[in-house]
Amino acid sequence: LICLTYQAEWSYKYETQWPGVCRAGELQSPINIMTRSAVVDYHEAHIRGPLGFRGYGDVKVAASNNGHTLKWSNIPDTPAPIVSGGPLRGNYTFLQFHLHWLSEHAIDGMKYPLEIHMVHIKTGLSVEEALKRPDGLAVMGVMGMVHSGGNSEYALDQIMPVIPDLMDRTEKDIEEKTIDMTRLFSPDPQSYYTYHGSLTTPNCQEVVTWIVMDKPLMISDSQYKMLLEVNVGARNNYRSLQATNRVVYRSVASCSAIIMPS
Ligand code: 1SD
Ligand code: ZN
Repeated sequence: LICLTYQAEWSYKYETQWPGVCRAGELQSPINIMTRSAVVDYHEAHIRGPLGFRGYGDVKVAASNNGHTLKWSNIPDTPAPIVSGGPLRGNYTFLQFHLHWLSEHAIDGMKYPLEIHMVHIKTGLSVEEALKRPDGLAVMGVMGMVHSGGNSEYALDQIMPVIPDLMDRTEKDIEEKTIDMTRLFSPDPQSYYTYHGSLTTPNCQEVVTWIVMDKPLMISDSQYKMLLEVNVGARNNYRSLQATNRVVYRSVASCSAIIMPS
């Protein structure tokens, strides 16, 4: 008798078996962003202006390893940063940031060694509500590029010390800490690509306004090496590229000039 079993939990290895909209959806993420096809929505950009970042300098977070990623979550009942403007209608409150290595998005076919996702929820909604609305979440993606030069001020300095404690999967949050999240921002946070897509993990709900930063962060060789030592499961945690099927926009600030079609 040959017996079938089932998987208790999803895994990247069995991506083709992810449920429902993960397979059937047409607005899935991540995608390869073709920069030459990315257009400015001048009308929209004109209305909401640059991205506005409030409260990112001083964020109380708790780190954890959920077996799929390392994650730093905002501690409930402490002030949470808020992003607005750009492609967003209204405010979005920061929930958590986590890491993917390799990157999930590609830019002009190029994948980066790391992608940081800063997950935000439409202010005032519960997670359950947000997962049912096309505008429920906004995720900022920042690429990380390994840089072997002599720069001593690296973006990941604040989050590296806890990583050895996160090597093995643990459900409990460890080491609450106040960090300056602006250090994790792209060197030019007003230059980005934006499109409507999905969560990159099951159940892949198509509720995300993606804001993928154009300019990468620099991380050091030794920081990247340390990230490669994290336990399997929380590494190689990137979903394969999905069909683009849609227009990708770029921010006004990423253009040196704008040509209006006649
Ligand atoms: O993979 C994360 C997942 O862990 C969870 O944080 C979710 C937000 O509820 O977001 C996805 S992702 O699309 O930001 N990769
Ligand atoms: Zn992610």
